[in-house]
Amino acid sequence: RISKKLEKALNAQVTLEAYSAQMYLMLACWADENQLDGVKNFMMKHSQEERIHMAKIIEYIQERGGTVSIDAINKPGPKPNSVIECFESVLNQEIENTTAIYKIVKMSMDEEDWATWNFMQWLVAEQREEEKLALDLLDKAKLAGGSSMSDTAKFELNKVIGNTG
Ligand code: OFO
Repeated sequence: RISKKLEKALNAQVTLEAYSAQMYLMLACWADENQLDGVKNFMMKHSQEERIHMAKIIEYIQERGGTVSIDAINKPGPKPNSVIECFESVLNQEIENTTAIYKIVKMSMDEEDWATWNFMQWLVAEQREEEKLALDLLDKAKLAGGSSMSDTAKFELNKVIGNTG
């Protein structure tokens, strides 16, 4: 059975994943308003992934005899002013997620709860991928010219990002 301390931290992580999902939805809508279809698709897909993270953590808490608490989530925003700002907020969000995840890993190690430690390794690996992807897309956005993007650059960026998972 998980400790009350880990239960609390994992529940907070559920809320953080839900918040991330909302943030990606907000960015998807912003991309749609700015004719960035590839970016929109990427954000919609990613929002879905955050919900998968959330669901997996919920299931894990239940499996270990803990109680899940579904809490309120903050409104994401403000909307970005450019594609660069958009991908900067993606990267910052992922870094925040990683930091929270590492804290739980440390907690589970201190408690010698190896089942939780082991479960968290999947999220550690996910975060490594997601941060790498966010950095990569931020670089691409910078190369494409950021806020002063031409239509051709927008088209190219959409194509590249639209093919990224
Ligand atoms: Fe994008 O990350 Fe969940 O954790």
